[in-house]
Amino acid sequence: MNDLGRLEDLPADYVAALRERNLVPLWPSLRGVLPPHIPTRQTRPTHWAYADIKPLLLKAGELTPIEKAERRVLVLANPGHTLEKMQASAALYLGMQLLLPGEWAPSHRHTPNAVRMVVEGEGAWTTVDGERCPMSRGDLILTPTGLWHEHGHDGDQPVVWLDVLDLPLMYYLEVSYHLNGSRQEVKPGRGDRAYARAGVVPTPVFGRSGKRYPMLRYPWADARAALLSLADDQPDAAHVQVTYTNPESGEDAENVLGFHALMLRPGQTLTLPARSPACVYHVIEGGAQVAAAGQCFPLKEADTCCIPGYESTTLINASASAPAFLFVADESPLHRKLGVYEVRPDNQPVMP
Ligand code: GTQ
Repeated sequence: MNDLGRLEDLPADYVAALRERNLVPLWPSLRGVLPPHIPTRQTRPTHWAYADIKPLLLKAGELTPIEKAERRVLVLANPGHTLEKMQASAALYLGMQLLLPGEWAPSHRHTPNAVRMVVEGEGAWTTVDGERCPMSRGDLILTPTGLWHEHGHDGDQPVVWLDVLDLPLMYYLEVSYHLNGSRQEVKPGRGDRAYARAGVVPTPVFGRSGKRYPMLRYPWADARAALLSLADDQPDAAHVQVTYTNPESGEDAENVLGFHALMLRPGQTLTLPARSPACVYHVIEGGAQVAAAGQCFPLKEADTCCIPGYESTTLINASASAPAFLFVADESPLHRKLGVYEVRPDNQPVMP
């Protein structure tokens, strides 16, 4: 079944005649584009240690003024895709962004969807669609497709956050572009206040937003409390995870990438089945080993790793006495919309 004809089996003048007319025979490449049982993945399991990133990011702060960078970011690039492509996986882009006290990253908007996961520092803010979102460690802030956003910093220490975008997908689709704007006027009202508790949303008569993205900031204190409460309520549950959703529709917070927070109980080892989406783990609190595809990464606080799709993954809490908290980003909304989302409990194909 694998002995299909090769390109070398064809007469050279025939292949040349095809090429001149922009034609290609399928059969020599058929198994390449449709491999048996499991897709070919360029994405390699990759670990980026914050201890490596931070000094180089601070150095970028000395080398390049914000006016020359617009966004001062070191991209977490997966070598499997080549570093030049600046992608963590097929659809995921990761970057560590630095903003120094008093700096301002000017307002723009673009077709790719973004989120920020705040890694360290206090006093920065991101204004999204006129809503000024304070940035504290562990907070998740959405900047969905098309919404104006700008970053500022009134604190006195450097602020660092992790950017997660669907830029590689948008670029591949040839739909990636941006528009520059001027400083936004901050409007009254904030989604993280209006939608402060799950299941209790503003009554429409008093002005449900009608916005596609009613909530732009998800404070870490709330996500953390939700995880602890869930773990308490379901003491036998192994997979203690919450998903960041749109509080009005209950759907994923953004269109393409999925965002979650996961808690490992003290001493816990959690094995997740192979699933089609590539997945990013970032430690908010504590430490964890992430083992997949023959690799094992010891993640410390603020470390990040990427695991390709279709790989079972084991997460081990580094502490026997304290929980560990991880931020998880994946391609699951995209895979579900495309109809290719797959879970493989026994590592066997379960084609949807
Ligand atoms: O902060 O708006 O890492 O536009 C890449 C592109 C961050 C941003 C990135 C961006 C931004």
